[in-house]
Amino acid sequence: MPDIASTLDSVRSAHARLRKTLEVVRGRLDQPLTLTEKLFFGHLDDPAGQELERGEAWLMLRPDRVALQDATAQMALLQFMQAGRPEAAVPTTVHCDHLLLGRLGAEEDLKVALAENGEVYDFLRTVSAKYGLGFWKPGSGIIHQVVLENYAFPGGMMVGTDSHTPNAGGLGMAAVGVGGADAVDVMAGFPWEVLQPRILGVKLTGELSGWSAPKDVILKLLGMLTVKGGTNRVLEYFGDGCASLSATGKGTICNMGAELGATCSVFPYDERMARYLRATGRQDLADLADQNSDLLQADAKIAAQPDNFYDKVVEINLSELEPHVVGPHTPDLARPVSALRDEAGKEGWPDRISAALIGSCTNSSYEDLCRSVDVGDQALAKGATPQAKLWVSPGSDTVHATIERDGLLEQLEKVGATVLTNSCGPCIGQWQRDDMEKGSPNSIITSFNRNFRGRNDANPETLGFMASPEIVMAFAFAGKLSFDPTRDELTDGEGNPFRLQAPAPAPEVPPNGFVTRTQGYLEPPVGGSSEDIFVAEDSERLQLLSPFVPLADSAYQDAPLLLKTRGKTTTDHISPAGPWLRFRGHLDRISNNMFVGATNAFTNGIGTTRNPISGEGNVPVPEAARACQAAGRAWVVVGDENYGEGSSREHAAMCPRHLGAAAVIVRSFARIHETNLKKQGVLAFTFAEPADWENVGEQDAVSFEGLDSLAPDSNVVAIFRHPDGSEDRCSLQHTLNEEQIAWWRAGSALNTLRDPGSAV
Ligand code: MIC
Ligand code: SF4
Repeated sequence: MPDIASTLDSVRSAHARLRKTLEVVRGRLDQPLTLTEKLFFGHLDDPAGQELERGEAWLMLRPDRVALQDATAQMALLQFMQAGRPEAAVPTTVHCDHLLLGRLGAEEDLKVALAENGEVYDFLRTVSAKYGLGFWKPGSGIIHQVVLENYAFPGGMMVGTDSHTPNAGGLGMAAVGVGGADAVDVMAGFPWEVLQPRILGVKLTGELSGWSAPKDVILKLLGMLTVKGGTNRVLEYFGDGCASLSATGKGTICNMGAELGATCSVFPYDERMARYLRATGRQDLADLADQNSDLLQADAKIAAQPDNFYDKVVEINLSELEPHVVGPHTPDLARPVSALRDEAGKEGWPDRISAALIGSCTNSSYEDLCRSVDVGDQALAKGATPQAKLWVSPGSDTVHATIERDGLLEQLEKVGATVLTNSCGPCIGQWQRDDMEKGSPNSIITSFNRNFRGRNDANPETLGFMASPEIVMAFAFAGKLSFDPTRDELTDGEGNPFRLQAPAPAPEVPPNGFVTRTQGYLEPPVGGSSEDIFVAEDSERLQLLSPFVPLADSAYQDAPLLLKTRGKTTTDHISPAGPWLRFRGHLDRISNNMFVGATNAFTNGIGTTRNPISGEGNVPVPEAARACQAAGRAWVVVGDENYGEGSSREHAAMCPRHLGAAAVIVRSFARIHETNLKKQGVLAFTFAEPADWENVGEQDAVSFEGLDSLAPDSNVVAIFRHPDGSEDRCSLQHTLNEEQIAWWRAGSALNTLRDPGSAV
């Protein structure tokens, strides 16, 4: 069984492998290497033979680690159990963080979660023990914060079944969010495949000051590049400004590269990372990184002529960066906080802020909480009272224990904050708000990374805005969107106006060290465990999987259109979370949420469509899909731009597969979701001419030409037959390589893993 910890020995050999592999690559490419190339090429499975071409080649890589979180681990581990391997081939950890409901506060909520989710936690714990995975119990922290504190290391590569896995870029790791089936490949000892990313260089100059925070770097970038701007790209940060940011600040920036759709984001190794490694008990890894620092940053020539080596370069002067607020409903609707009042007024957004929430994997570090407490303390000292209900979720048990020792927890409670468990909580819709009727329009502000409609409190009328934790704290006291903390005044206890000062620079690591808490961790027993893995026949929460059977050729002829979506179709719309999280381990049950958040392009109805078999309109999409399935018909979905944006949850691909999807045709895909569809054996196509989306009609039947000769870059045509007998022929594009075509032919990638003979 591999060591779960990132020990000095394991990291030393990872660095040695990086060096050796890069020598082979340098022998082939006579050019300076970017940091991204060092990290990706240094993990190549076959450095001598691998085809290399940015944006074109499929890289076969050997990541050092895997991390899974409870909501995605269930499906990932159910698949891993089918792969027939005795134990995980690389160090793997499971983190229980998504299923905890935030309501009353940490202590009470944890008890409820243990009682509610006991069956799932037992499943994850026993599977972990059997297959040699490290298991982090509920309450121990959010996956990405725990990984940063314990496992991330400069020069490493990991995959995680969560889109914000890139958070570990804060420690110089190439960390990529993937679907469970990808993670299963790595755990089963196979290389992991990813499109060789293009590289977007982000030059940081200057230094943050005043109210500006690392969060503002990424919020600004989101405004510049949009939610599609990072697709199949790595964001590589460089320039003097990098060293002015703490490791956790860098983590915030890398974390939210996921909102740009980026494969991951990386920062060069520096003293700030070393400081964080030392503060978290990893002095030896900091020393090692110092010795190998040439591997952990781009070659010197790159910074001198960045335009020659990056596919695109953007620059941000940190000294001029204003604090930003983004939202509602999308993270790329960005503006400086000074411009919010006017925009909110013009748009008619509810001015009153009903809740302010601090936390999530993006912003729940010690430094983040210090800066927000600073703001809260200033306001309290003036006798001001918060005007919005405040909720705080610390990132980990270690952060929680440390803020408790340092008096910050007490300060948060004085501000009236409800301190929730160390978990995702409201960020993933695990938030029981008892103060707001569903359907009531209201505004909330959070330090989170996601603000899709309906995400936090399942109320589609809630407008979610996002900012740095200190700005969120300031807004909690203002209680209204029409407020600029950098200029406007609040009212003190005597009714006099006062202005908040920008928070003082916070210690990036606690001056008295972290109170390290690892009580929530269970190391797997050496040699595996004999404890049974229990999945009850009639369980509501878990269901063993059966292999997907390949569809017959006839399924791709005259397949009814199940749904055409308009606008944002994120994974939160395809497979919502919140209350549905409880069925993440039960494929059939969770399929009842399929597309219930998606907008029907013909009717604008949410989650409804026409039943193609009976012709009845406005039925829930899962019901229509099941009707097709009962009639023996596979179906097709047509989607819009950046389809599948957001989460790594493979339920958004597995549920359609389970209910009979033959193909999904869109204007463009988000990376993880496109891969997830391929893995599960659903054909993923884009319109060669995006305008063809317009030609798809509600009662169309879709036939495909070119599937019998499907090959990389081959032509496929979709024929949309309309009810009046007329047709539209649309040329389709796909990114399937030979191996991925074999997955489709086998019914799923897992089928080829189980029976390697069927892979090419
Ligand atoms: C999210 O932030 O949307 C999640 C919940 O963490 C997801 C994973 C999931 O759906 O379980 C993600 O980001 O990948
Ligand atoms: Fe959890 Fe939210 Fe981070 Fe997703 S984005 S891992 S739900 S804290």
